[in-house]
Amino acid sequence: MSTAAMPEFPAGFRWGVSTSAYQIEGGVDADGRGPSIWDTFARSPGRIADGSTGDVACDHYHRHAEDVALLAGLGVSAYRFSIAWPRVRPTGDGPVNAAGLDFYDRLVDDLLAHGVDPVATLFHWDLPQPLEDAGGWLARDTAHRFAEYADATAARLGDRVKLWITLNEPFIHMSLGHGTGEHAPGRTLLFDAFPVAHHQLLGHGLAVAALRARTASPVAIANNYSPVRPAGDTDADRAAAAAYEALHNRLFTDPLLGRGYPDELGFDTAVVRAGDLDVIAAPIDVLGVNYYNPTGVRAPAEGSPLPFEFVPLDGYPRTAFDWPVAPDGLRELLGWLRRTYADDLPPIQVTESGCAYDDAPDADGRVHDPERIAYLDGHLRAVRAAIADGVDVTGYFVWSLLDNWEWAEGFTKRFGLVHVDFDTQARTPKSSYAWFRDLISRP
Ligand code: PNW
Repeated sequence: MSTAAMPEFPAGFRWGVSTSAYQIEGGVDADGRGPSIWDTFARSPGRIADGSTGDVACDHYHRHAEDVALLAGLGVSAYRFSIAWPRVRPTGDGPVNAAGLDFYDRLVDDLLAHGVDPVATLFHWDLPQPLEDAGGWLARDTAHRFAEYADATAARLGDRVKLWITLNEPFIHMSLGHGTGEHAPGRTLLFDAFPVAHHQLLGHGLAVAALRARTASPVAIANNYSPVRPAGDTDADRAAAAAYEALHNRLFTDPLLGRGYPDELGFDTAVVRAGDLDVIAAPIDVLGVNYYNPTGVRAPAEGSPLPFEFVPLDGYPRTAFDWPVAPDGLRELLGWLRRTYADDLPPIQVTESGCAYDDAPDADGRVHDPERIAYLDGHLRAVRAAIADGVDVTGYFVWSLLDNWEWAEGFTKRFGLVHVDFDTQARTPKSSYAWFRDLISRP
């Protein structure tokens, strides 16, 4: 970690932390919530590392007041949370559940009362199970159901939400959820998962139109990105890296920014109808960038079903997830976005950045996480350097406020600035919480 003082950030820079509904809320049967694909998946044997579910998670549904107090104590200017679609419209296409919206209504008011801007994500992977039963994101209708849900939510929360985010990481939902089956709904379609990309993007575009009719607040999408590095200095490895870059970094961004789908991946695009690309390219105000690590790629072995193969990147420290700690990758990525999309690129907010470590209380009950402080320090310097390079970055959100339910990893990966004891639900701010608070409160 650098001992030099962290450089200043531009005035008005947005400092935040992020969470998502199924990872923290619990209360899965409360007030009329219906089942989502993650309830179904987590309850299926063998899917989750520790056999856990999000039935209780951080019990945020019942402890939101304590969690808003933690946000206020941290001094963030914004909090990014997600709204559970199965609370708002439990059957996917039936009546709106007013009691589900009440929860977010109170949360938003409480945030505003504490001076924290609510930033709401509409889809962080928890599709209502009845919509999955009707085909899920493989079905075009799901895009329309999403826009209706966006409309109903914005009708209630309107301009009190200061930034609307349509989708979280549609690439991960496509690839892990429908390509490899590591995430809900557990389909293993590999490249035949393309309709999931297109229908999510169509849903995004239709939702942007619905939101514009209901709110003057800015609208965004949160994509995950990873700078791609060829393993060797060979044409084959460079071609593999280019293919993975097209898949991971461009598949969802090229059409959003008006360039259509990258064609070198050879997807069957029969589901794309006339006019869809115009809907998808509706202007957005902010591009949300989720960044965790770069990816090393080499040419695939003979007969591989994919045009690339992953290789570990040497020379970096590693998190408890075994992900490399590579702040240089964030500066590289932000520069790549600027070069690739030039004047079509909207202002960027880093909507997720963070790391998992095996944090535990010491004998005094305090939780020390110097690795997380070093991680955040490095990544914030990288953002500051990218701004100096000319990239318009207007905010940074740490993933996550709380240790939470990390999808297929269950409770085994702790990303929080606040430690959670999942037996007692006790919250203990880690040393990184104090570090981040002191950094962002500088005069
Ligand atoms: C993101 N990968 O997920 C999500 O938006 C969060 O909900 C999650 O908790 C966080 O990152 C940490 O994992 C990802 O395999 C899941 O590359 C998997 C990957 C990337 C991001």
